[in-house]
Amino acid sequence: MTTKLAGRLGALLAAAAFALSACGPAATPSPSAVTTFSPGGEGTTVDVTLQEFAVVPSVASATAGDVTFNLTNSGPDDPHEFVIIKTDLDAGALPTDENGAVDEAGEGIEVIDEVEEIEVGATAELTATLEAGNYVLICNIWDEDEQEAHYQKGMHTAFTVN
Ligand SMILES: [Cu+2]
Repeated sequence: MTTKLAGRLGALLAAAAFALSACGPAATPSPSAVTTFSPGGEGTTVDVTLQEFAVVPSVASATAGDVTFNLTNSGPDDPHEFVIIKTDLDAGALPTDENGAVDEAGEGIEVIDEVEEIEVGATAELTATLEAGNYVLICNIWDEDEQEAHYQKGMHTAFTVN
């Protein structure tokens, strides 16, 4: 009796596992599935290097859903941050304040999420649920000593979610 029950449970579990795998992205192919990396429905992972002065993602687009950004600050000297902005504006044309830093409450942009002050050599991880659309990834540090906004120095890049 015990063995029979175990056998039944096993069959049920196998059926459940099959049902789960059938629900993955493979069941609903999209044109973007060919060009973007999306393992088993767990979302897309994007490596991003932050440096003076650029934001460099490993890919320029991701599939809508959970997108995990693995951030590394390569410096060489400055702490950086990482801000995900949803906008249809050009990466270099976001609204700015009097210092040249992006006005995160400005018109035409929506800050989705961010990681502040990543030290040189440090890493950070940020997972955001992104819907399809146009995004800009920036570092919005205003360096008071140097009197420079990292955004103005070039720390911005366009990113597309399909
Ligand atoms: Cu920066």
